[in-house]
Parts: sequence; C-alpha cells; structure tokens
Amino acid sequence: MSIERTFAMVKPDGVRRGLVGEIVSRFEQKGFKIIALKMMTASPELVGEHYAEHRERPFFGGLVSFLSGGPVVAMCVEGEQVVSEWRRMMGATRPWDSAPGTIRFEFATTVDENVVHGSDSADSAARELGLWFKGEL
Ligand code: D4T
Repeated sequence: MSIERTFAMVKPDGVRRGLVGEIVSRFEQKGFKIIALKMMTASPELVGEHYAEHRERPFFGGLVSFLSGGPVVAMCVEGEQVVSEWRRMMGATRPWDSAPGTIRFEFATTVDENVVHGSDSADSAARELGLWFKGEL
C-alpha cells in the first residue's frame, strides 16, 4: 500500500461552469478521501509561486491572470497512488490528447482553460499543499 496525498484544484473555468460537484463526485465515486476543501480566490503571487517552473514561458502572464481572476476550489485528497491516479482521471493537459472518460476529454476544449489541476509528482504535491494549505493540514 502506498497512501499518498495530492493537491487538486477546480480552476476558475470549472467553478464558473458549475462543475465543482461533478469533479468532487469523481473523487467520491472512486473512493479517494477528501482531507480538505476550500473555495478561494488566489492572489497573483500565490499562482505565480505555484507555477514558478513556467515563469519564463510565453503563456505565464495569461495563466496567472486566469488562475487569480476568479474563485477556485482547492483540495487535499488522499488515497493509494492518488498522485498518478488523479492525473489519469484528469486526462492530458491538451484536451484533444486526453482519453475518453477523463475530465478534460469530457469538459474541456483548450489548454489554457482545462478545468482541473493535479500535482505531477509526490514532491510537487508536498510543495503545492504547503503553498495552498499553509498550516491548515
Ligand atoms: P496543470 O498544472 O494546470 O494541472 O497543468 P498540467 O500539469 O497538466 O500542464 P503543464 O504543467 O504543462 O501546464 C501548466 C498550465 O499552463 C497552462 N498552459 C500550458 C497554457 O496556458 N498554455 C500552454 O501552451 C501550456 C503548455 C495550462 C496548464
């Protein structure tokens, strides 16, 4: 058994489109445990820190304004292999590469507004949970 925690988020497009219940229910149906969940509007500083690895990319400015431009739902989710499993449930970053049945296949058409986020490794999960749930877990 490898019980892990990951950082998951419904991005502003997902919240705006009323997809929070759909996304949360996928965790519940699967059997993963939601440890913490909060709706919040992130500061540009927090989003910039979250996406620090993309700071030099041309899409960075737009990404920060999109992510800090409306409420998101931030979650800490626990379960066996949850880091990679949640990535599989989300589907590929580019929705047109994502597999049928995944969230991005079913609910997204673009890369810049692709509904959900999930940490890409155990190290990223620890870093991101520390950022978004500082002192709260
Ligand atoms: P996130 O981190 O949002 O779950 O996305 P991924 O982990 O699946 O993908 P990523 O790190 O490659 O991209 C981070 C974030 O940047 C946006 N993006 C990405 C964008 O707006 N334009 C682009 O060309 C790319 C590659 C989408 C996700």
